[in-house]
Amino acid sequence: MTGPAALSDEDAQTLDQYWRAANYLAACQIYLMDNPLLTQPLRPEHIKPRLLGHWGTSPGLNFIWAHLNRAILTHDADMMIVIGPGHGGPAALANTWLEGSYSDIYPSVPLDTAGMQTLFRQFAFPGGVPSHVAPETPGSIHEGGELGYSMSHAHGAAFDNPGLIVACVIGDGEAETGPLATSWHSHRFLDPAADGAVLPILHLNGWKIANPTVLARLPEPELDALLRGYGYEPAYVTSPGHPVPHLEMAAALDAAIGRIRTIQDGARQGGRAPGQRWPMIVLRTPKGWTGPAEVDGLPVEGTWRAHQVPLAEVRTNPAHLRQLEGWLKSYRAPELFTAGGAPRPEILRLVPAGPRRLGATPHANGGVLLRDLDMPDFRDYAVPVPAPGSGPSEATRVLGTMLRDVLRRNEKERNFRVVGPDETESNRLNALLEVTGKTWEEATLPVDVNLAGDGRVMEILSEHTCQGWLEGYLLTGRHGLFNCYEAFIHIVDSMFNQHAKWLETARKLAWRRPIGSLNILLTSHVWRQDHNGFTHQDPGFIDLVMNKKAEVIRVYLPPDANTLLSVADHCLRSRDYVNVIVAGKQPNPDWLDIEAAALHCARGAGIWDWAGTTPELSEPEVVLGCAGDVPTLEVLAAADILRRELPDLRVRVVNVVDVMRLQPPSQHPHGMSDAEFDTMFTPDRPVIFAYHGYPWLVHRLTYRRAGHDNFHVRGYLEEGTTTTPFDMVMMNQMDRFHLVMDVIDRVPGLGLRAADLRQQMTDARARAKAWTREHGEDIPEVQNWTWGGAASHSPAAPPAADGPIAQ
Ligand SMILES: Cc1ncc(C[n+]2csc(CCOP(=O)(O)OP(=O)(O)O)c2C)c(N)n1
Repeated sequence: MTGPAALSDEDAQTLDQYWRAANYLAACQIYLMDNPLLTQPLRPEHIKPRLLGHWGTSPGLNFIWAHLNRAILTHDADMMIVIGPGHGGPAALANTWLEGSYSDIYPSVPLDTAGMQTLFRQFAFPGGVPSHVAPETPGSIHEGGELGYSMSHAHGAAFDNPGLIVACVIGDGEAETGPLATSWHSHRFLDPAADGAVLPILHLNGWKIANPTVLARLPEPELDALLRGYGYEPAYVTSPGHPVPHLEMAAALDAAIGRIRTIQDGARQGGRAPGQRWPMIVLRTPKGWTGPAEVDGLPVEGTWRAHQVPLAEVRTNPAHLRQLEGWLKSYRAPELFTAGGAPRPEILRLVPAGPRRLGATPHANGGVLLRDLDMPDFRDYAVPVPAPGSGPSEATRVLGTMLRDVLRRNEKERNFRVVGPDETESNRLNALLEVTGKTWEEATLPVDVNLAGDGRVMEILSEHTCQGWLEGYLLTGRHGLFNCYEAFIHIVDSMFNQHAKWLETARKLAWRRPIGSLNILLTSHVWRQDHNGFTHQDPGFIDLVMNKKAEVIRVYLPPDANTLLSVADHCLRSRDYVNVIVAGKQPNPDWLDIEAAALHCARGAGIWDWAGTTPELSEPEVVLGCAGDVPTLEVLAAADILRRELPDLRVRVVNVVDVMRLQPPSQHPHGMSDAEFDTMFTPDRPVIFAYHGYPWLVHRLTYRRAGHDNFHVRGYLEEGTTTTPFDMVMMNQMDRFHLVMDVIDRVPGLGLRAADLRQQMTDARARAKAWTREHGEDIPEVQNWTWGGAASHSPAAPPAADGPIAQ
């Protein structure tokens, strides 16, 4: 119990009526396809043949929604709601229909009897709407089907929205997930001066699908200590059943909003004080509140049995049908709805109007608020490339200078953030810190550097939280970039899946405006984990990404610094995609000057004629393909060997930046036509393709192409350890020497002619391996190799002492 009495009897009655109406609508969605106002005795044909949906959480959500409405009016507050237990779709639909935001978007579901019938019938019905809070649901940025992300999404929405309070309902089951557990820390990155606020409402209804929840069974002092340890000031609202705790909930909300404003006012008047305790509400309700107390002699209300459909046999079991009728009638619909099916005006007395309605807030349709980033000209950050192979440059460090100026130019708009799990500097995006700090609201020590209360680089060692923050930020109409080690992006595989699904669905809804793309920069990648090793070597995220619909995913493998600039510029301007960019941070040769880079990126894939040895108008005998910075380096080094040792061999080099170009246009909008593909890769010549990730992906993307059987792909073979860069590529047979052997083995008739060279390549691999074992670094001929420089292997050198390397 909290705060002073805040509610008149009349308001309490209105809230109760509204809540009853929402509960009625939620329950009916699960069961009814006809007879929406129960004007006729309930018969089996009024009942849906398949009973789907989740009742258990819905009455609690309805209670929260009713009270948020009142709080919005009382405090003239700009609020949005994030519903962690997104399976409570019936509640979100009931409330948005009641407040009219649903019919505003879907006029075919008006506020009358016909509209009510459609609302019920369409729920979880073929051709209708999903059972969960979904992109189709007005007012939502959070699907909630996969539990765990409510708090990170809510905070993402609150960042840089100083006037917004995000009410975040957390399921007590959801609270057991890893992502939710870590996201309690999010408020420690929330700047009370420049950000909005999140009001967590822990919905302690006691049960999951089939088990009690951990938090609901903690002794209250332990729960309290836990939440206080997380930095919150919890207020407890408990419903033993009746009377319904309207007074307590209203008082808790009033106190919480008051407390939020006190913290914010203090910070905004210059008094930022670390360690502020933000308010939260712990709402203890019976699961399936107001539903059947018992079914077939077993307790249901207040137990896990209320989770989904409390009465499952209503079509076939007359006793269940009568019980359902009694249950639905207990809400006394005629008191709540007119004979024409509209909600009675008196029950809507405490519902806000226009965009203040939770279902109508523009924040939940972020595209309407989205403003383009003010982008600098990426050409201004170019590294000079007087000739291919100059440099080297650290691609991500170069990108950092551009991102710095993106931050700078959008400082006033405050609509761009960079998130990452403690790696922004390790990933060499240091230039960002010239213009901003890393967000930090807790105490600081003299030894700390680059921390700032209003920092725009956000680092927490939780990939889940990084991803959730950025998703929430994007979904509410802003822009950003997630930088991450390549291997550990897998931690958010499932979150990526869910966000891509959201985008896939949202794109089909005309009223949902496009949002900023989710830009994921993967660096510290598989080939250059020099000081980490096997655990840090995994390029498989790309394979996962490729499973999603072509219209929402893009994968880019820029081979050098200037191509990375061009790709990043494109991604930051794009909408409604997940852009995955894989780029190295280690010194790497620069191949293209900025104009050539821009052209190459616009093509997505192209022939590098300067690297090949195919005179104009003659056909190549072999194509060397490459995608990714390290594969490109090895392919060019292989091409260099071939041009010296087999000067008559006609070699073509093709580089692929945009992996989707490999697919046919029927599979992806970026796909090359068969004609273009055949001219680039030939329909019948061997293609030795060095690819950044697992080789099979290139096969998957090209298997419909005429020349696919001639594709021979080298990539990551799941071999790795802490070793030198060249030893890494050798372990995976993607090194220059092996590529030359591949060429010799696959160009018809070349084997006999080039037997000597093949043997030299085997020897070179053995020698290079032995050198690393002896000297702890790569052999100088590899370390010092430059494009067009001195001979890249020494045929006369003796073979390695420790014998040949397995081919
Ligand atoms: C990550 C994840 N794991 C498992 C599930 C399956 N699931 C759906 S609802 C649910 C129980 C949720 O309990 P709680 O969060 O307390 O919600 P409520 O009781 O309010 O329905 C589970 C385990 C899921 N949706 N997401």
